[in-house]
Amino acid sequence: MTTNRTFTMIKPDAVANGHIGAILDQISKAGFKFVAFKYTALTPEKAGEFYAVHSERPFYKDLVSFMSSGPIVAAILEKDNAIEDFRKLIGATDPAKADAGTIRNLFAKSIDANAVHGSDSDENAQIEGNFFFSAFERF
Ligand code: IDP
Repeated sequence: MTTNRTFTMIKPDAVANGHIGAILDQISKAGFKFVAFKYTALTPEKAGEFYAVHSERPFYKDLVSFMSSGPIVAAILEKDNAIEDFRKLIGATDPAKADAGTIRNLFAKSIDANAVHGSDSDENAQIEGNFFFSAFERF
């Protein structure tokens, strides 16, 4: 399944630090189109559900607490080769290892507060987009 879509969140650290505009600008300049967009917040329950795949990992509790600590931006993006190109644009999970100029290199401070999320597969992009947006909110 190839959808040419990915799902992203601007995480609470990047929102709190005033980076929404700069991050959206980088995403647009990289050629991604916004097909769904919202400013929202996750409850601990919703954050736990979103990251359920990591529930056995040692960082899960902290991740859930961080992701429900403040507002986020959620968006579905469209572009050829969206998953791979967006993962390149955001850089490695650990900002210390992210290439220069990537969003995490520029805007993230640590591996847990790492500024942005990007789906890792077409299947997950669809699941994650559906988690945040109902059918009439997706274009
Ligand atoms: P990804 O967001 O780059 O796809 P994943 O391995 O799917 O990375 O992990 C999901 C999120 O969990 C990461 O973005 C990060 O916020 C957090 N995380 C991952 N590994 C660690 C860790 O070793 N310590 C703390 N938080 C982590």
